[in-house]
Amino acid sequence: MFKNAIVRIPGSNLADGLTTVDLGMPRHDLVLQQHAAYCKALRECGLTITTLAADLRYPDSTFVEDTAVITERGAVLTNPGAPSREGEVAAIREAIMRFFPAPLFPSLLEIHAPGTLDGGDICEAENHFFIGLSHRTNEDGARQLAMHLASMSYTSSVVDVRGMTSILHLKSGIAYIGDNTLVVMEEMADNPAFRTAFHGYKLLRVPPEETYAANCVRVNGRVLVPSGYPRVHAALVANGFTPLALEMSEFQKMDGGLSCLSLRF
Ligand code: CIR
Repeated sequence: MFKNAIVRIPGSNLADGLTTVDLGMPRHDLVLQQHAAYCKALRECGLTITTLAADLRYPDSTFVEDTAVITERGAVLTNPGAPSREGEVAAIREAIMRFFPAPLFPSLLEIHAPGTLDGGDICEAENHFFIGLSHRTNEDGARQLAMHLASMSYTSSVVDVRGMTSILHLKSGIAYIGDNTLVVMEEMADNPAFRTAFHGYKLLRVPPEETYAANCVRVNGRVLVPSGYPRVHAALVANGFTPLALEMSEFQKMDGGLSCLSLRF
């Protein structure tokens, strides 16, 4: 069960952030509306939210997920792979560490250069973590995280998505939604390279035209899913999950998915 979430209000300069898609500029009024609806949904799922003020130094800083990997047993601060996002960790450190005081938790765990790692590449599936190697997360970052996770008695395995040009992070293409179930974009589910990694899980396959919805998030009894993806929505319902659809159009323009807008723990 999650109890808490940390979010950051999107800055008025979100459009200056990084993106690889050509969907137009986000509209700030809609950005704020969609962010507010997202926070409301998290509250409906029973979470208490810590809301951080917009930080105009970092246009991408509303995508807080990339700054940390948070588990029940401790938090690991990351070293984001995009140079423009490096300072985001220092900006959020205090807000995260308040929840992980010593001596209850291991002293501050961090990913250090030359390791880089974005939280969007880390998919937690109960006591196992999939660590995505991407254009943001490098081998050294993955190795450091695996070591930190092992120190907290978690297992991990590396999933190399560097060849998949259609996704930014591992979690742009998969989500673990509980009950031994992974939501997986078809391109990954069909790729023999990933077969061993996902062996033993029930796979809900996401058709190519709905790939964006592979980034969904289980929050207690619900699965948050972007609105406008009927096949994923129907597959969730058919498999006994309870989706909660959220409008995400403005964040999608900046390569952002549902998971990246919060740290949940
Ligand atoms: C970036 O390119 O870093 C941001 N514009 C989007 C980050 C999305 N983060 C995530 O999926 N975890």
